[in-house]
Amino acid sequence: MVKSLSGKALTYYNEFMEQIRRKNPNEPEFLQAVEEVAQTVSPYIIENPHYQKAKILERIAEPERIISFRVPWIDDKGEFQINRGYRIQMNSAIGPYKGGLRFHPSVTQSVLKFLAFEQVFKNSLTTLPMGGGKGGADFDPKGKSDNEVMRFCQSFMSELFRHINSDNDVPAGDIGVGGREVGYMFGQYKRLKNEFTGVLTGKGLDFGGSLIRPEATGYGNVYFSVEALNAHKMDIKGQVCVVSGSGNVAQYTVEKLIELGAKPVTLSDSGGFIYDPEGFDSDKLAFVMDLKNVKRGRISEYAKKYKKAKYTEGKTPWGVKCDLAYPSATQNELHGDDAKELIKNGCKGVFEGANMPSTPDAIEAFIKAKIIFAPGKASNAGGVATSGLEMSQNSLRLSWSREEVDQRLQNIMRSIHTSCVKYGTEKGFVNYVRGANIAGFVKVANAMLGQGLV
Ligand code: NDP
Ligand code: 2IT
Repeated sequence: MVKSLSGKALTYYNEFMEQIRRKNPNEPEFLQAVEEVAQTVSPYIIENPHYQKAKILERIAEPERIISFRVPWIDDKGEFQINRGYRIQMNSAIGPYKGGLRFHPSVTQSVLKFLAFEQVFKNSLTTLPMGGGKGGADFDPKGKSDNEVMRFCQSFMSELFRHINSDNDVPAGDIGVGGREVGYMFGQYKRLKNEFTGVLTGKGLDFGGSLIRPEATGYGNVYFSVEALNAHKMDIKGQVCVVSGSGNVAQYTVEKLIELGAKPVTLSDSGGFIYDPEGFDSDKLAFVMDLKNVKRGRISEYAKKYKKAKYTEGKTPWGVKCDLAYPSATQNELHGDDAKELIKNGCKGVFEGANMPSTPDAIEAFIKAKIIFAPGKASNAGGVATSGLEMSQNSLRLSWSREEVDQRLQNIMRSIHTSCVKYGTEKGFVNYVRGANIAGFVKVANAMLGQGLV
C-alpha cells in the first residue's frame, strides 16, 4: 500500500516510520500494525495539517503507560512458576482504557502493543466512550488444572489491581482468557479492594456480566458481513464460509452463520483444521463447544466423531473453496499465498474476527482483487462494544434483556460499516482498511486536540 503514497504524504510517512522503527526495535507486530495505519492515514493528515502540527499520530503511537510485572504462582506439583504480566495503557483520550487480557506463551510486549494500538481505533469506531488498552501474560493455560489457572489469575490480579479501576481501565478476555479466568480475576480484585464494581467485563451473568457478551464478537462480525454484503447486493444465505480458530470468536461466528442460513464448513486450532463438506449444524456446534469449552480438547476430535469430516494436521483452512472467509484464530495466520488461493477459488469477502490475522501481503492481494476485505478493528469490534454495554449496565446497576443488547450490537455494527464507507470509498470501491483507520483516527485525534498536549 505504501506504493500508493506520493509527495508530502510519502515524506511524512517515511519520517514518521523512521522514528517509530528507531524507538521500537524488535517489535515486529507493533511495527506492522502502526505501518498499516500510517499508510492509510498519512494523506488525511497532510490534508488536515493541524493534526500534523500537534503530532497526533506520533502521540497515538506512544503508549501512555506500560506496566510490566512478575507473576509468581505454585503449580499442582508444588513447583514455583514465574510468568511475566503486562498492561499497556495506550490511549485514554475518549474514555477509560479498555481492552482484553491475553494468556498465551507467545505473548510479548510487541504483541500487546500491537493489540493495544489497534484497540484505540477499534474502540473509537464503536461510538462508545472507551480508550484503548491491552494486557496479558506469557502463561499457557493449556493442560493446566482449574486450580492452577485460579492461582495464576489470583497472582496476576494481586499486582494488576493497583493499576486499574472501573473509571480508568477495564480489562476483559482475549485468547486464553474467557469466563472462567475473568471470574477468578474479578474475585481477587473484589477481595483486595473490598469493592464490587464493573472493573472487568465478560463477567458471569450472576455477578454483573451482560447477556450477549460471550456471543458478541462472532455475532458482530457476521452482522458486519451482512451489512457489507447487502451494500454489495449480495445475500449471506447459502454462502459457503471458511472459519479459522475454534475458540470464543469462531464458535459464535459459526452459530450466527448457521442461524442466517450460511454454510460454515471449517474450524481450526493450532494443531490443524477440520473440513466438514456437509457444513456444521447446531448439534455439531454443540459438540465443538463441549469439546473446546468443557473438555478443553483438540479440534481433531471432531473428525473422529463425524466421519465425513476430514482433519488436516499442521495446515490452515484457506485452501478450502469458499465464498466467504472469517479468520478468527490469531495474528498473521493468513499469508499472501493463502490470499491468492482464496481469490483464485472465488472468495468474495474476508471478515476478520481475529486481530490482524491477515499479513500485509494478504491485505494487498485482497484490495488489489477488489474483494470485500473487512479489517478486524471494524469487523470484530462487536466484542468490545458489548463490553462497553456491560460497563453501562454496571454503572446503572441494571441488566438489559438479550434482545436489547443484541439490537444495540446490531446498530453499532451498522454504524461502524457506515463510517468505513464514509471514509473508505474511492472510485466506487470501499477500502474498508482506509475507512476504518481514518474514521477511528478522527474521533481520537479531535479529542486529543481538545485536551491539549498531554
Ligand atoms: P480463544 O482463546 O477462545 O480461542 C483462540 C483460538 O485460536 C483457538 O482455537 C486457538 O487454538 C487458536 N489459536 C490461538 N493461537 C494460535 C496460534 N498461535 N496459531 C494457531 N491457532 C491459534 O480466543 P478468542 O476466540 O477470544 O480470540 C480469537 C481471536 O479473536 C484473537 O485474535 C483475539 O484477539 C480476537 N478477538 C477476540 C475478542 C473476544 O471478545 N474474545 C474480541 C475481538 C477480537 P489452540 O486451542 O490450539 O490454541
Ligand atoms: O480484541 C478485543 O477487542 C477484545 N479482546 C475484547 C476487549 C474487550 O474489552 O471486550
